[in-house]
Amino acid sequence: MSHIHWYPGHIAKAQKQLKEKLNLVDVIIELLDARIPYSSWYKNTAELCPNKPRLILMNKTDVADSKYTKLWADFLHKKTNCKVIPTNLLNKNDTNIIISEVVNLSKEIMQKRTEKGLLPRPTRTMVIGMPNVGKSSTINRLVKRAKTKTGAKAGVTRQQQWVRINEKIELLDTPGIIPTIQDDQFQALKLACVNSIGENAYDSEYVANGLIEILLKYYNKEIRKYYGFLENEEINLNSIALKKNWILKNSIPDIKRASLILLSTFRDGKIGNFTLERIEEYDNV
Ligand SMILES: Nc1nc2c(ncn2[C@@H]2O[C@H](COP(=O)(O)OP(=O)(O)OP(=O)(O)O)[C@@H](O)[C@H]2O)c(=O)[nH]1
Ligand SMILES: [Mg+2]
Repeated sequence: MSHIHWYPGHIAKAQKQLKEKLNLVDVIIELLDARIPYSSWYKNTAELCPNKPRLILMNKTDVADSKYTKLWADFLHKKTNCKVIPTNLLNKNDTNIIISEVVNLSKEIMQKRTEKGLLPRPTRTMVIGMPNVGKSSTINRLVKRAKTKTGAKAGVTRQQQWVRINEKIELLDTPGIIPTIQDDQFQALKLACVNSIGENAYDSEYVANGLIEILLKYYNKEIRKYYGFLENEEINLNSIALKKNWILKNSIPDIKRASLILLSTFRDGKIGNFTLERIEEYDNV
């Protein structure tokens, strides 16, 4: 039985919409979650828009393990041949880097336009990524720099709104949602851990159990310290509930509560800054 559910109809529609949007732009800003670089990486982007320059942002570095962020950035660069920058969008300064990289990446396209005798125009860009990776935050940060909001553009598309970020860049003001297409349950579990899958699609107890397993593998010391477990004590939802004194009326440990709180404390980076994936697991892709 599959524990995390997919909706094939939605996926087909999302993929079509994404492709239509990708066709409108010169440079793509692609967001990943630095805590699960592999599972939040959409392997089909290059296929959907061959030869389009992409800037990959590994976002939420403030809640990821910095040692692995660096290693994953190098890995992703090697695999995609794209510029990869780790970002923390809660930090305003990272916006300038994004703007200058987009300009850099569009230079060749703009030069080709000039050679063809086409009129110069700003580089068109858009943000894509899986749910909750920080697409709206990126757009908001970039738009804050914008002086004017341009209207819908005839000839490009009637529905899409473009925002002029500066004299060189225009941004599509709605993101491209990457359909979470994988039917790989382990990948789905990690997406659920970082809140990239709607709550209705999974059982929180199942996901929390999976998260515990990963944390015990990579951050054993840290999780023990956080909850106050000794080295020989078993860590599971039951023991966490008992430790925290989350007990139901009939003296049964409140597993549901332990699951939900574990997930939210992990997502907020309160237990520690953790990366759930290691390159060795995926080196052969
Ligand atoms: N810790 C941390 N949180 C971030 C960062 N960037 C965004 N967030 C938070 O992550 C949550 C989701 O960010 P959004 O920008 O709404 O993400 P989104 O991709 O637009 O999400 P959907 O529209 O639901 O697909 C928000 O609570 C943001 O404040 C970051 O770099 N670090
Ligand atoms: Mg959004």
